[in-house]
Amino acid sequence: MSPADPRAQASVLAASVVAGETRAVARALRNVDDRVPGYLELLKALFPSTGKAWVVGVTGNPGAGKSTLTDRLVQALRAAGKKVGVLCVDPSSPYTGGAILGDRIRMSRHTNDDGVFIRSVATRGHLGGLSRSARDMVRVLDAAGFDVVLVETVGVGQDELEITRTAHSTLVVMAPGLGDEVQAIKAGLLETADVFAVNKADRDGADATVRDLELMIALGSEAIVASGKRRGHVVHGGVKIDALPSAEATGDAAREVWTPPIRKCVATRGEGIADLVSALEAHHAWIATTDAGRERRRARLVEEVREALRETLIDAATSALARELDEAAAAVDARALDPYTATEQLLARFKASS
Ligand SMILES: Nc1nc2c(ncn2[C@@H]2O[C@H](COP(=O)(O)OP(=O)(O)OP(=O)(O)O)[C@@H](O)[C@H]2O)c(=O)[nH]1
Ligand SMILES: [Mg+2]
Repeated sequence: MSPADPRAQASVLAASVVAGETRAVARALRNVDDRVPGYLELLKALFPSTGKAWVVGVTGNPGAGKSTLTDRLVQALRAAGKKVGVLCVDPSSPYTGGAILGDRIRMSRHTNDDGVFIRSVATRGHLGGLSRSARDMVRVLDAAGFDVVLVETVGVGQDELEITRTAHSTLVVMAPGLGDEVQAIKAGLLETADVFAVNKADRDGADATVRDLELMIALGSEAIVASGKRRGHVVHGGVKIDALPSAEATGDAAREVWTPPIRKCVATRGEGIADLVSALEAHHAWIATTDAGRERRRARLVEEVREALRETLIDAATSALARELDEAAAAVDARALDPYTATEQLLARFKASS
């Protein structure tokens, strides 16, 4: 085995990551985020050591207090003896900008703690790159033995929803008086949330925000009942699960329904944090012990494989057919060929070439 053999190098690095060596973890995270050659070998070598960490997404509108709250969550989880990894994702700033720097400073009290690892995820130019990077970096921290990985994203756009899909439990942070409630409906956050935190409860309007959320959650469940289905489907965290027990089902079936709890807190003062952690842990238990929770984990892995396959196929096809693609585009532009036939022809060529 030559020292330049990427597989051999990857397995050496993987072993150090699994042993929890801080410098190896840092290097592995960088390699995965930058996708340096050999990073896939590394992820392959790490995969058997993953699957133990609890991944918690923290999302919500800018300024809601996500970083302050994440810092408090780290503190509480550390006090409970857990090793905690934190990934800060900011798709809105193309370079590691002010927001993430601010986040790092807000969490700087943990810099001397070996049981805490805080990193930012760089923005990738291509579609789905950010969520893939985040998911792969979560795997590195998982393999390194972090019990909990918190993934903080900024904003409530499509990228952020995509990233929360890689989490087991998603915490949506709201603040009173920002019109957050309305935003939540628009961005589909209601479906994404497993737990709501109404932060800045030291300000006016927190109770009103809680009531608005309760109402919206209740309306959401009623809408399912009103649809007349005995076994309704709700898109939860982007994955369809059986939301309502069938009329015949009894007992445990009720546990298959997860209604997001709402917790008020004041992150700056550390108030309400224990309650919030309990609510998140209850969701963790739900995911681990119910059929609906297990199905959700499974569906996400299936989705990941599909996504990776799609990406790989598109990369392979566009690089194998670069010239043909240009020619077909020109022919379609000249109305000499229709786009449907062009696609069929390109696919036939790709199949023949591979
Ligand atoms: N009054 C009050 N202010 C808070 C509370 N939590 C956070 N803040 C303040 O709100 C501001 C934003 O907090 P951050 O934690 O940076 O919010 P964020 O959601 O991470 O912000 P972005 O990452 O920029 O989206 C800061 O000035 C915090 O000090 C709270 O419970 N009460
Ligand atoms: Mg932040």
